[in-house]
Amino acid sequence: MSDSKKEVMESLLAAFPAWTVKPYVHWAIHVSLYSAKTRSYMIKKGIHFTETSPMAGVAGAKDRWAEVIMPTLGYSTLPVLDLPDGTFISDTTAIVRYLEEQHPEPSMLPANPIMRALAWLIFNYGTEGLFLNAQHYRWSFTESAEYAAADIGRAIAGPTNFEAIKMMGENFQAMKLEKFPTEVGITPETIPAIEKSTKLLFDKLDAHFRHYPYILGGRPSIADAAMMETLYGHMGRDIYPANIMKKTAPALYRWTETMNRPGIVDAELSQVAQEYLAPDNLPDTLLDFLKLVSDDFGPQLDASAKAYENWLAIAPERPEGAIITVDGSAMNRQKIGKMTYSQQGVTVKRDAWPDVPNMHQYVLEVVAAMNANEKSNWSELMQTVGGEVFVSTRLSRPITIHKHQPPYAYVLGPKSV
Ligand SMILES: N[C@@H](CCC(=O)N[C@@H](CS)C(=O)NCC(=O)O)C(=O)O
Repeated sequence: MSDSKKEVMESLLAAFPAWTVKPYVHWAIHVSLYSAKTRSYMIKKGIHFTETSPMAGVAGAKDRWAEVIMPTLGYSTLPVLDLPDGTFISDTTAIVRYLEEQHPEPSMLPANPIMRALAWLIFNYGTEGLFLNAQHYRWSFTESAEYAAADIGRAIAGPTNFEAIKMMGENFQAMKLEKFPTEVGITPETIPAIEKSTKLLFDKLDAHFRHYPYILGGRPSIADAAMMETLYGHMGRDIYPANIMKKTAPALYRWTETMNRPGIVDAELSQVAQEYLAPDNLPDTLLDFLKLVSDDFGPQLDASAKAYENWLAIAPERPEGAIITVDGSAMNRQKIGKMTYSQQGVTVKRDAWPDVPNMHQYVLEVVAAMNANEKSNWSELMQTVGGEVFVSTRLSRPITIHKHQPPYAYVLGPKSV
């Protein structure tokens, strides 16, 4: 390279330091629910990353998945984030927390503690509170199911092996439909409630996104990213729900596009200041949405926390680091027992997972650091939206995310909180 070219190169690298950094690798497939959360989070945060799938085999990547990641994890899960230092993280919440710590700016969390607690609350709801909606709308309607099955088949079997694509897609769908009634609680009795809560969600978010580009105002946050899981990963892509969204909630559909684009500005709402909303002046559209979160997700948080306490009570002497699951080993879906809760007037019976109480801790952590005035404002806000359960729910023992090194699981924290 000539000296002048070298000089130009050096000045460019100084201006764009991200180019000198080895990118993160997001192991994901486009059809995956959870991958939509971390992908959108990294796009909006401006993290330098590339995406590859376990089966793609790009430049030796397949070997790393099969020979390193899978054997280390001991189970299959997506997404996984490869870090520049050669280690990896396996869980979307752990990935977001890690990246937020490594790259504090631009923050995807509001500085104001009330808005920050709200961000973690919606993060929890977006990550796990919409799971039934996501699965029902993907698999219960023929046109969506066929499309998703083919998409999954292509991701697993490779893009050209048509026989295998069909078989794998069909097997995946059959496996899901068999497990849904008992494991997740999607049954003929609960389906009307799932559909009712989806309609309410579409209406409320559409009303909000007509005025604001993001859920907490003029800046994207971890709350938006988590909601992208269901609202983009499944509902914004699958034929049946995406059509309903486009027809009945176009501003919500627009938000799914915006959340997959870098930068903050949405041309249609560019007059909105690029700031988070102030907690003392929240618009009715956000309060209405929060009321739905309280109605639909409050009971799920309560039931999940109780299932965790029951699991703890079975063997209170378990040591710090014990894997939180009924069957002992690390796995993608750690189960802590069965739970029952009410959604839109219907009883849902399903497996309880530690993910929901784990994420609730981040709300509690923010509230614990608030001053007395902020604490009282937080309680008042939660009362206004019917979310008292988000204030009163506590865990008698902390849950630790251990997803950056073995055992790659949610484990028990120390005995005294
Ligand atoms: N708690 C995990 C859940 C990840 C998850 O369940 N991912 C799905 C794909 S969207 C998966 O890996 N499923 C494979 C399986 O269930 O074996 C996270 O937040 O990353």
